[in-house]
Amino acid sequence: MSIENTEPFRCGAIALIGRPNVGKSTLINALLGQKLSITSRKPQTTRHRIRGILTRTDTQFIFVDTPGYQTRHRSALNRLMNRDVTSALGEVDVALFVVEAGRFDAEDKALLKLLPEDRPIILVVNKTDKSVVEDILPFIRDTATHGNFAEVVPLSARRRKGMDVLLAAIRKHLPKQPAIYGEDEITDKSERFLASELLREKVFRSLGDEIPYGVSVEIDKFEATPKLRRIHASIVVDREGHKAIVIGARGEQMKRIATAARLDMEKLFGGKVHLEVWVKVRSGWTDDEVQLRRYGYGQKD
Ligand SMILES: Nc1nc2c(ncn2[C@@H]2O[C@H](COP(=O)(O)OP(=O)(O)OP(=O)(O)O)[C@@H](O)[C@H]2O)c(=O)[nH]1
Ligand SMILES: [Mg+2]
Repeated sequence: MSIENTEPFRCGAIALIGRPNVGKSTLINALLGQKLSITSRKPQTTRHRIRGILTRTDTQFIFVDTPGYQTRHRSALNRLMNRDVTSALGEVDVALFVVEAGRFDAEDKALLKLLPEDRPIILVVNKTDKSVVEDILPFIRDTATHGNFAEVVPLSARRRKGMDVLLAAIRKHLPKQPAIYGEDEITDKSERFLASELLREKVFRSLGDEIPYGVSVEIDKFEATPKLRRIHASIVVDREGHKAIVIGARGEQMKRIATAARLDMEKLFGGKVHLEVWVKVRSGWTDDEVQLRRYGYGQKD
């Protein structure tokens, strides 16, 4: 007698929600086993909602990475990013509420209040590698009392520890339905978008603490042939003085940024990339809704 696999297929969307810098994008990449969403040690790295799709034999997980929710600084950019988070919540089956081990404060509490009560919420305690077990256990016990969590999962996204436990915990709460995306699809975003993000990541990682928040990236040209992707991009800064800093002495910094971005693009796209990068100044764009929409902020998708 043969034993058949009677497990029904499940598929659903899972939002990653949390304060800036708790490790949401690192977690989505660890779950996917691929770098899709950009990360940096600076808060507010993610600015656009992005889906990452993981298809297994019995489940399709559609993860939705969101910008870190801002409860303090109120620029137009932050307002639009927050709107992105709340609208993501409207369309998911499960929410992962991500916190950092050892830190649960007023900002986390405020955000927890925004989460829907009619859908399962999984408390994810990330960065467990930074603390000792004796500290983590009471922290988890305490934090878990603040909400009605369907599951609680401690893990380390950076070390990729706890991923299978989290996937199993999520699966239980996904609806029984066939896959929405094709098996080979990994995201809803275009290569053009991914290219601009990878370049922005290098700018975020290379520059001091102030400048990145006034930086955006535009793709001026994206031509793809089977052999080569030819990409022209502009790094847009909001002050004249920042232009020289991005370029660096004798253009060395720019060269480093562009090379690192190109290598990541080649890895993600699986082919050769020719990348040219310019720097432009456009002041005040982070507080100008018209400019922000031009860069794709606050749009449905
Ligand atoms: N030690 C440790 N660091 C981590 C872990 N996960 C993420 N980080 C670090 O935390 C920082 C922020 O990570 P991101 O993934 O960009 O955080 P985020 O929540 O997406 O941030 P925003 O997009 O700004 O909201 C980076 O420096 C990561 O390397 C972890 O498990 N352990
Ligand atoms: Mg992020």
